[in-house]
Amino acid sequence: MKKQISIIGVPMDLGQSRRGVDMGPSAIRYAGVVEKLEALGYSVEDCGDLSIGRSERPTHQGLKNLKAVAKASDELYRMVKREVGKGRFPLVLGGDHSIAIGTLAGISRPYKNLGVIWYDAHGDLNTEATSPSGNIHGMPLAVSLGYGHSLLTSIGGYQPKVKPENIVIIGARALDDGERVFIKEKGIRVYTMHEIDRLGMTQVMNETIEYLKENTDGVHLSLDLDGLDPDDAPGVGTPVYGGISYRESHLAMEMLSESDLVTSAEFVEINPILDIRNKTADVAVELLGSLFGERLL
Ligand code: 4U7
Ligand code: MN
Ligand code: MN
Ligand code: MN
Repeated sequence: MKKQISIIGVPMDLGQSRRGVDMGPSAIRYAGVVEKLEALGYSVEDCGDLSIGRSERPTHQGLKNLKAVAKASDELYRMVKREVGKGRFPLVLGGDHSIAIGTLAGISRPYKNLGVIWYDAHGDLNTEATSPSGNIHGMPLAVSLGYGHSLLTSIGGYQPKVKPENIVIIGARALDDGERVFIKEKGIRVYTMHEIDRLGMTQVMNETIEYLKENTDGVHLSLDLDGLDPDDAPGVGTPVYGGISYRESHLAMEMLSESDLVTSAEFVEINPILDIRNKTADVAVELLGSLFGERLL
């Protein structure tokens, strides 16, 4: 992995309906992300936080806070692109998962086939037509595939940011009807909790790594902390029981680290208000350690 890391904080909470997730970047910094990465030998630049607009008056139709999310996505796109242009590894800290729209816009252009690992309880494949909530944090993967409101799909001035065959979703256990149809139509690879139970995380990651190594020229890890079980990561806005365990997650990060495939990452959806003594942010920093090469012995 690249030895120079740029941390970009995105205190975004407009992509969903629960306040507090905007404090995620602070919580992750407080848990010692910079110190951890520096101790592992990386040179880390903390670019600070993006400024996020205010929430819009609800319109009772369509997408919540569409304009403010689009504006923040555009700013994040520019910032990520700038850091990538300097040859640095972008590490984006959320904020709700709508920020993936800007992150992917910022990284994807130079790649012919950017791979994406979507580590999440959810598919985040809704569009305005299928979303049960109108919350944009349930849509970023669809947007990045080119489906959704044009104010979002057009960020960065090109689309799609990722092809369906280059996506691997890991940890899914709460998919909406429209998302299931979309996944089947597009042939997206999904390891639901069922496959993780059946195959074990080792095989899931071996298959994922093998597949992405063959077919992609870079890999973005988009890690939603609600992919983990709420017992291990309680500070999230949309918890779903029966998730990936703490140890399985470490294993996944360690295997990704060994593969040396990952070229960018984002850790999202930490809500310190819902957390227990910053546990979820601590878990995020520990997982980042494994992703960046920390080993037990
Ligand atoms: B997250 C949901 F309906 N699918 O679209 C939606 F269940 O980024 C949840 O993965 C989305 O946390 C969760 O609102 C988005 C809902
Ligand atoms: Mn998500
Ligand atoms: Mn989720
Ligand atoms: Mn969530």
